[in-house]
Amino acid sequence: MLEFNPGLIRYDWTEGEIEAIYTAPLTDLVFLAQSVHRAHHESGSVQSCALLSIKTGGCPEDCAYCPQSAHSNAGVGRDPLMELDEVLEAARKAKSHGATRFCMGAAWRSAPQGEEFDRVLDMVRGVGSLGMEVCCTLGMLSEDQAVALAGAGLTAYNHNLDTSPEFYGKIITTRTYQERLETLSYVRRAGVTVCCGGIIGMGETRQDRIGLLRQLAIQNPHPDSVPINTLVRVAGTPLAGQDSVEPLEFVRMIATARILMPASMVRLAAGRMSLSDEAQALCFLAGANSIFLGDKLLTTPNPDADADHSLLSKLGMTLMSEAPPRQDTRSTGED
Ligand code: SAM
Ligand code: DTB
Ligand code: SF4
Repeated sequence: MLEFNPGLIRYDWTEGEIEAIYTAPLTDLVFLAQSVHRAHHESGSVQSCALLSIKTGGCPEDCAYCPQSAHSNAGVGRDPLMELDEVLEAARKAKSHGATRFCMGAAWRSAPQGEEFDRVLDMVRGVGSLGMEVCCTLGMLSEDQAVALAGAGLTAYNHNLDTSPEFYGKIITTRTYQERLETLSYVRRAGVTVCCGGIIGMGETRQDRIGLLRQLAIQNPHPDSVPINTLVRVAGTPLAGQDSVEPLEFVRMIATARILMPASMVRLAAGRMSLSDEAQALCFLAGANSIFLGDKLLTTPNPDADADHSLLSKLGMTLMSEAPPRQDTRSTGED
């Protein structure tokens, strides 16, 4: 039986320890994840985040999972950076549907300089003034851009490590793991919270999943939010033919993330279209406390808001009416 102090936050996890957690009997794993969850979070409610693709398609990167890569034949159209008014309209609508966080995604290798970046800063200010948490994912940033986004009131920057350092090169060749870590360090230094997670189902081994979890859990502070995605297999991308992920593997991934990063928000991100209500319920039991609300992620489908409201009502759970208070994700030391 696994035993840990559920209140403790550590960032010195070893692969051996993580493997022992990940592979524990599911009953023990979920019990421990629930104990850790309850020591740090309210149970019974989840945060809802809305996603909007503000610049779509034609990305020069070769991420093998991504329908927006110019290297794929997924047939995603190319849309230039949206206008400020359209984005604010979408944010107001998301808020009226119960979202407390609004995340704007752009298919860029790195955030541009000049008018487009200034427009993004206006979007950040505008969404912030609606009283929502504001998140962006724009690709790599320079240190100055991270500081400018912080100045505009950005709450969080999403930049995923996606997989283990060892498997990464099989998925993306146009940028390195180290470059991802560098952007994350600029974001953290600028005082913006980090949203960082990954994808399962790309052909990686369990050891790669454990390697990813370790890379996330040795960051100090831990990422404030950790999106766990299951690959959405899009025709025309190199990974379209991957086997589907066993839902219980997703549950293990979420439970382990919850145990390693107790104070972080763990987001049940892409892939919910292929999960039953029961599997999603298990993910909540395993410590997921955030979802994307709305019928589209960036370019692929997501359950619609009505389906999610009815799922939560069946589970007797609610959407958080406000963004949760920020927890301290720094280490509390050793036992
Ligand atoms: N271009 C920026 C970047 O890569 O950081 C931001 C947008 S990118 C689409 C955001 C994240 O979406 C990726 O890091 C990846 O983890 C996730 N993603 C993209 N395509 C996906 C897919 N088919 N299935 C699951 N997650 C996906
Ligand atoms: C994250 O980890 N998942 C979201 C968000 N961060 C930006 C994106 C999922 C994208 C799924 C594929 C698509 O819809 O294009
Ligand atoms: Fe571009 Fe981001 Fe898609 Fe990679 S994941 S191809 S960087 S939009």
